[in-house]
This record gives sequence, C-alpha cells and structure tokens, in this order.
Amino acid sequence: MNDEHEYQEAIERAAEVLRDAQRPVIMTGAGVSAESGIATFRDPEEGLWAKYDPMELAHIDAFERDPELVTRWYHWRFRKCKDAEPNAGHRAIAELQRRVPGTVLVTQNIDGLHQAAGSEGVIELHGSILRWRCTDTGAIVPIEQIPFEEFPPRSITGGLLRPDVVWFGEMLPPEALEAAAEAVSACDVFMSVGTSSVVYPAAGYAEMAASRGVPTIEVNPEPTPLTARVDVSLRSGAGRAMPDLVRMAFGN
Ligand code: BV8
Repeated sequence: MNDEHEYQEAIERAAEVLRDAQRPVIMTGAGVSAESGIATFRDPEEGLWAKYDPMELAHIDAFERDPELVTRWYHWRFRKCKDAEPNAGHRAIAELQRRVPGTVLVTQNIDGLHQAAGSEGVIELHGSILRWRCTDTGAIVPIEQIPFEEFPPRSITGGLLRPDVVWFGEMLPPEALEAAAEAVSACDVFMSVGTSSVVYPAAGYAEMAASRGVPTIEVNPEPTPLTARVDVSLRSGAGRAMPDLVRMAFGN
C-alpha cells in the first residue's frame, strides 16, 4: 500500500475518532512550529548556535554558569519567533477549539504562535519566551519592555532577568501541571502533535490517556517512542495533517 493511501486511510480513522470527541486534549511540541520556520530542538540550528546543543543551553546550570550566553541565545530565539507567523497547523488547532469547545490545548512550546493563531486557554507547560522574570524579585517583564542593551539584561531593581521558561532540571509551573493533568484525566481523545515524546513529564501524558482506554492520535513525519503505542499515526507535517483532519472531521 503506498504512503499516500495509508495517509488518507489514517486521516479518515482519526477524523472518525475526533468527530465524536467532546473533550479532546491536543499536546504540541516544537514540530508544530517547524513550518513557521522555527528550528526544533533536534534540527541543527543554523548559524552561530550550530555549535551549541539546545538541550545543554535550555538548562538552569547553563544559566548559572554563563547567564550572558544563555540570555543571548534566548534573545536570538526570540527574534526568530517575533518574525514567525502561525502556520496552517496552528490555525487548524485554533479552528478545532472553536468547533469543539471542550478542547484543551497543552503546549511544550514557548513561541506564543498558538495564541497568535487564535487559540485560547493555552496551557504553556514550559512557559513563554515572550515573558522574562527577575531572578531577585520574581517580577514578570514582557519582552518588549527589555531594551537588551546588555546581556544578561537586568530588571529595574538590578536583578538578572531570565526567560520565563522551564529549563531542564527545573520544576514545571504547578498551575500548568495541574491543569494539564486534569485535562488528560478527563479527555476522551488525546492527540500528540509535533513532539519527539522524550521530555517528561509532558511525554507521559499520552500514556496516561491511553491507560484509560482513550483513543490516541500522533501527528509526526518521523516515528517517536509513542508511535507504536498510539491508535492512529499520521506520518505527516502538522501543516498538512491538522487542516486535513479538521476538514475531514467537521467539513469545510
Ligand atoms: C521536571 C523550554 C522535575 C525551554 C524545555 C522522568 C523520566 C526521565 C527524565 C525525566 C523525568 N522527569 C524529569 C526528567 C528530566 C527532564 C527530562 O525529561 N529529560 C529528558 C531529556 C530525558 N525533564 C525535566 O527536567 C523537566 N523538569 O521534570 O521537573 C525534576 C526536577 C529536577 C530533577 C528531576 C525532575 C523540565 C523539562 C522542560 C525543559 N524545557 N523547553 C526552551 O524551549 O528553551 S524542553 C524542550 O524540549 C521542549 O519544550 C520540549 O518539551 C522538549 C522536546 O522538544 P519537542 O517539543 O518534542 O521538540 P523536538 O525537537 O524534540 O522534536 C520535534 C518533533 O517534531 C520531532 O519528533 C520531529 O519529527 C517533529 N516534526 C518536525 N517537523 C514537523 C514535526 N511534527 C509535525 N509537523 C512538522 N512539520
């Protein structure tokens, strides 16, 4: 059977599942922003950062060791996000939320593109690059208020400013963890879109849903540790699969 035929069959199966869902959970990773031109964690980053491993830099130890390097990296990533537009995958997920009001969107991404596509109530498991935080007072500073004339930037009280994201080795925000766990324990469909499914606790949610007998769907052009476990695997980019799926499930 050729890939295209398999893809069409899988879209139909996934649409059948999604059509009846009242409380789907959609969990996204860096792959959903790939078609907006934002490199994922495992793509080689172009230019200056090709020699650094994102898994090394997105770590509290890296910030403590070299706050200038880490804040420069995040400022560079922010400039990529700032120029990026949501893609058809982000827009289809926002459309799904409108079609099925009980949908809960949980993202590992920090780029704000789901919100830019019109998604609401986004659970940001790993925070947001659009917010920075004073390491002294905890005060939150929107990125547009930071002049970035010095690295690491400092708050008005002189404390170091860091991105309001969750680094490896850091706890996730309790309110996000709680909201995500609640949504996963109540969902009737679980979709994993554009994530390598290797980072915990996010990577554990699909198993939590599957162990309740909830149908699971994965959208990823590559296999992941989850692929063998899900009920339907859409081996495609989210920019194609998500619009196809929403159209097949709910019509134009
Ligand atoms: C914590 C924010 C308690 C910053 C990120 C249990 C078991 C094992 C390990 C652990 C565990 N519990 C904790 C750990 C340690 C660690 C962990 O999971 N390590 C892994 C590597 C084994 N977890 C933590 O430290 C977490 N903290 O649990 O607190 C604690 C505290 C102290 C000590 C122990 C425990 C914090 C994790 C959060 C880290 N922050 N991001 C930033 O963005 O800079 S993680 C970052 O990488 C992402 O946010 C994401 O979560 C993660 C993986 O990235 P993905 O989103 O999946 O992207 P990736 O590039 O990997 O994959 C992209 C995918 O897209 C690919 O599969 C590709 O095929 C696909 N794709 C490509 N194009 C497309 C596409 N898909 C669709 N369409 C396309 N067009």
